[in-house]
Formats: sequence, structure tokens, C-alpha cells
Amino acid sequence: MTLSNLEQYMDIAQEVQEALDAKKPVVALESTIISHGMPYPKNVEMAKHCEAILREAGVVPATTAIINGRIKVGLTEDEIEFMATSKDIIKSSTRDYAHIVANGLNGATTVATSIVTARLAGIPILVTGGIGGVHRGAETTMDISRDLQELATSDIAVVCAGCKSILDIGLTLEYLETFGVPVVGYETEEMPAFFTRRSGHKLDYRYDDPAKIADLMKAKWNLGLHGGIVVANPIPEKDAMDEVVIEKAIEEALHDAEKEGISGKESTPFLLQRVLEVTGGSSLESNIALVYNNTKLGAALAKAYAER
Ligand code: PSU
Ligand code: MN
Repeated sequence: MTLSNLEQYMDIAQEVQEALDAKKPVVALESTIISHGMPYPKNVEMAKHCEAILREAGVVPATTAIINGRIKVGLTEDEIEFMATSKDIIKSSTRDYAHIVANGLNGATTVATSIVTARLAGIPILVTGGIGGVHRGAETTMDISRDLQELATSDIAVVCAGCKSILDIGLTLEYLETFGVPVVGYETEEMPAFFTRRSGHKLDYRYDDPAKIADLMKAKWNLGLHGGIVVANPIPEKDAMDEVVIEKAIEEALHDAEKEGISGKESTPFLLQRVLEVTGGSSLESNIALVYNNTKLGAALAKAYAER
């Protein structure tokens, strides 16, 4: 799509556009985590602090969202506040994106639509908390997050703390393998499980240096191997949750979801909310800590990649 076409729909913040033009490091951030992933006011605090971490490292933050039908790449403080407080925001995966734009609605970007947005804007790195994936029981529900398909087809590195075990982590890794998406562990040999550092699922490649991950990005895309890379960054030890506590909370959340007949796009937010309630809010502190940890790695990766 030509830029004039894109301008019909998209507002790229000036500092983001300037950084992109000058080939300076930019990192995209999602907004579902703000609108549907965390309660107010922790969500605003988290969103603003992520931007501050990036800025301090010399990286321009580009939080993505759809506001009144305009695709936003880079939000003002007021826009972040709006995403954190308005009840009138649709959790938007890829199927929702054009509908929200065409009808002037508000959409929070999931990993899937953050990738779509980053691709349109030309941003090669996205930082998030955890990616969506193949849900437990997907062999009958077919509930597989669109996040994985956008990862399969867009040239982007997504920094995350793995995925929650509300999902089937083994099947998620198999799915990514089928679609040719490398999943690399940062300072780990194992896929992290979001709240905990370990999942029992081995990864093929461990990287200890963000610059080497930047080399991997460059090599992959120079070779015409289109699609994303998952950079799995375990939660810091001190912030991790007790494995037994979190697994019990997840089991309870899954049980409640089934009892209440929750499915489809409601599934992930419902499970996240129930886990938060069952753990008495301690999961929220872990969640915030891992997002900051991912943001720091994203900053280092963006700087290394911009030098390539
Ligand atoms: N996992 C989390 N926190 C989140 C999400 C996932 O631990 O906030 C959000 C992300 O925006 C992710 C989306 O892209 O949920 C996946 O939703 P679904 O499973 O409906 O595709
Ligand atoms: Mn789903």
C-alpha cells in the first residue's frame, strides 16, 4: 500500500515517523494489555512506564490502538488514559480491524493487530507480555489465537515472556514450528510460562546477547524467510510466581470458564481476570514486572537491530 493510501487510515506520531525516517530504533507496544489486560490505574502506570523505559534507552515507543476509527502509531498521554479507562473499546484481533476502522470505533490492539499495525508502519519489533496461542482443548474448540498467524506472515520480532499455561504451550510451539516461526529463548533453554520461568518445553536455541538476535532477524529476512520471530524472555526470578499456586489458579479459571460457557474472544480476558482474582492480585505484580523486563530487552534489541 502506498503511504498516501495509508494516511487515509493511520496517524503515525511525529516522533515515531521521524525515527523511522532516520532509521532510529522504534518499538511497537500493544494496547489490549492496557484496555483488557490490567485494571485501572495500574494499566496506565504500566503503559507510561514502558514508554519511559524505551525513551530512557534512546528508543521511540509506538503504542498502537484504534481511536475513533483512526489507526494510531504512538499515543499521547491523553490517548493512553482513554485506552485505560473507556468502556467503549473493542478487543480487536485481525478480523475486527477493518470493521473498527470503517465504522469509526475504538479498538485495543492484541498482539495480532499490533503486528498488523507495526507491519503497515514499518516497525520490526513488538514488545508484549505474553502471546496468544493454541488453547487447551483446541482439538475440539479450534480456538487458536490469530496472534500465531500474524507471527507466521509478518517480518517482526515479538518479545514476550512466553505464554500462559491457560494455553497448551506444547501445541503452541508445534503450531509455530509448522509455520516456520523460530522461538528463541533469551538466557534460557526452555519456553517460559509467563508467570513462571519454566514450562518443561525445551527450545531449540538459546541466545544470551540481543545483538545476536538482531543478526538472526537480519539473516532471516535477508534470506526471504518471511514471518516473525518469538523472543521468549523469562520473568525475573524475584518476580516469578509459585508454580503450584499459579497452576491451581489456572485450573480453577479454566473450570469456571467451562461452567460459564465462555468461549471465543472472551476466553483469554476471562481467564486472565479469574487468575487475577484467584491469586488475590499478586499475579498482577508479576505481570507488570515481566512487561518491564520485556521492554528492556526490546529496547536493547531495537538498538542492536538499528545498527545493522
Ligand atoms: N496474554 C496475556 N495477557 C494479555 C493477552 C494475552 O497474558 O493481555 C492478550 C494479548 O493482547 C493477546 C491476546 O494478543 O490477549 C490474545 O487473545 P486471543 O487469545 O483471544 O487471541
Ligand atoms: Mn481465540
